[in-house]
Amino acid sequence: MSDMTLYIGNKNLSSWSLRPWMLLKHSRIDFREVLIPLDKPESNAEILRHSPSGLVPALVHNGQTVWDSLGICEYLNDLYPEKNLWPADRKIRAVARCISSEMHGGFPDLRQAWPMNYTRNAMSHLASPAVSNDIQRIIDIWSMCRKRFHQYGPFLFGQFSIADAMYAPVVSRFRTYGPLDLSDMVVDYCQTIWSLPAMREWGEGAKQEIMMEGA
Ligand SMILES: N[C@@H](CCC(=O)N[C@@H](CS)C(=O)NCC(=O)O)C(=O)O
Repeated sequence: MSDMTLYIGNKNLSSWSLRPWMLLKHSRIDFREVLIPLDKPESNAEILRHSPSGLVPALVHNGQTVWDSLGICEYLNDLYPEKNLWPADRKIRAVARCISSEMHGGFPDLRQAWPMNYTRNAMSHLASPAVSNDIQRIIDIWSMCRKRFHQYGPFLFGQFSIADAMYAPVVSRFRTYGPLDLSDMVVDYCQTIWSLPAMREWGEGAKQEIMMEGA
């Protein structure tokens, strides 16, 4: 039995939960997940029992609580150095950390206007100028990474890293609110992420959640 528990929100909606969850799954790290539905009167009290910020995700490992998606990813990187969760090269790792922080602290317009809705697709939602700016910046980041690292593999830095986990919910949002006019390179990257077994498993969970809500 794993001594690691990840507390998450609804799979259809909780983009922050998806990030460390997919990192754990994709990296084949054994963990137990506990889903706390976010829209219930008791949600806040229940989350606060496990996460001091009152937000999910939160990871509890051997009695240590780690909250905040990026904080959890960094903790996992410390715990499993052999998994190479960040790129090995220091300068490239710095870029990976910068774009991950940019995702973590930025793109408020995109996040607000296009919330993750994992099971929906092709809703053709018009992007405001502010949302378009966020989208363009993300496309620029992905294109810069793919151009520079494509020869090492299909992910942002060639091999899968925390940066891919941080941007995974954006791939879902582009699917939900698109179609967008994207270059082949960006489409390929989105397809790489969307077809990962970890993403498919999350999607199955999200579908089941929706079915249970409708039952
Ligand atoms: N900066 C935090 C943001 C976490 C966050 O906003 N989580 C949302 C769900 S995606 C939450 O817990 N909301 C509480 C609620 O809706 O009751 C992180 O990176 O983990």
